[in-house]
Amino acid sequence: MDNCIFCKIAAKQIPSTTVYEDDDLLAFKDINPAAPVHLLVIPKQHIATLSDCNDSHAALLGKMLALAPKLAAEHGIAVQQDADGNRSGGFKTLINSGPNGGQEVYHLHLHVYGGPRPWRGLG
Ligand code: DGP
Repeated sequence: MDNCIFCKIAAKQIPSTTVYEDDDLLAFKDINPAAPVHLLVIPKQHIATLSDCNDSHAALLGKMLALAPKLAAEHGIAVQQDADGNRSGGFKTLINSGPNGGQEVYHLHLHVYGGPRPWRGLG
């Protein structure tokens, strides 16, 4: 899409801090992080919003979600569990969809947030 900022990032026409890339996906640091770690996972193909997805996108959506724990491990925000079973760390995944969902950039993206709290504007 000509005027899509995330398509331009995927095409390397606009710089970003890439943290993962394969044939289908790109992950990069959010320009305005709301948490100490704030990454975005996007499909390289232009999909405006989750509402445009159907069963044919299941594998791609699964791949996006499955990337989150890998990124979390690489960025030190994975869920930890000690010998007593107590958990610490962890991360939040979020897809904003449409105006009421708080979506600002109309290219599907999965937010991955983590790190010490407080985080800005997030539960
Ligand atoms: P959302 O509200 O879910 O559409 O979030 C869009 C996110 O995209 C927001 O957290 C800021 C981020 N963002 C917007 N423009 C750019 C950009 O040019 N580069 C990067 N790295 N992130 C961007």
